[in-house]
Amino acid sequence: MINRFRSWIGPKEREQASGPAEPSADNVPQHIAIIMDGNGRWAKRLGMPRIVGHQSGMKAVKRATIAADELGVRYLTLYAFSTENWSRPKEEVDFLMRLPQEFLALELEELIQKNVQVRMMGNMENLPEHTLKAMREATARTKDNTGLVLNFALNYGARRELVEGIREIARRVEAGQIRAEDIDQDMISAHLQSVDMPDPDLLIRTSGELRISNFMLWQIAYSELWFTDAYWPEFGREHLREAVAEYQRRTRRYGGLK
Ligand code: V0D
Repeated sequence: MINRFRSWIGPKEREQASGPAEPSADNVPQHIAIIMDGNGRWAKRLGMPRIVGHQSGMKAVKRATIAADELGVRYLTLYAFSTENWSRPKEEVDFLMRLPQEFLALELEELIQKNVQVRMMGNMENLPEHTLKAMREATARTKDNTGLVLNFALNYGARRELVEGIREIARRVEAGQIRAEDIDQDMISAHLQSVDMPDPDLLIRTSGELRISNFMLWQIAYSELWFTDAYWPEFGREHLREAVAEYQRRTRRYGGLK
């Protein structure tokens, strides 16, 4: 039978014809958010303890940051620790809580040279003092940088963020400062921790899981979603470039309308 669809060209075929897709310099997503999944599984697959995966995951953070900066991305939000991660074994949580310090020691100098600004999002209440100290230092030492914003979501959960924001709005209603009718989408966005960032244009999740897992629920309403089977410690420049190229293929058809 004649294949009536033989002229159909999708991303796979296009790539075979012209090599790996290269992102174009225009229509670069302003804000990329990443769920960095699969660190423990990557390590286990190699017969190593899960913490080795977290350590390697930190290297992938640096690769992704440099690749994003090179593309001209303005904001990179990385989901480093969810409110659900507290249920992991204590040794693993303790190890994770040392990573901000280690990141500071190993990677911060280079990021400062690249004009990267480090920010945090999440609940800072139950974090150990040494973790908070490292995070405050990373934030303080980069606060005047004007390049890529590297935003760590740490002890973050989107529903909790929404609850906090909505409570704040309700207090303003109670105080008679606003009426219920004044509440709109912009007001809710302004009461979330991402207040001074645009919504993510592109959300990436690694390690083959196809879920959002309580990450930036409000902000990703219109984001393009991109999933890869690669474990987070395997993630590098080429994955980010492929995700951005795919983002550009998907959004190009809106040409000017978006
Ligand atoms: C482990 C993969 C960098 C995901 C990446 C405490 C899980 C490596 C940071 C970091 C983590 C956070 C704040 C900061 C500087 C660096 C980080 C955690 C986990 C959770 F100011 N990587 N990273 N924080 N992993």
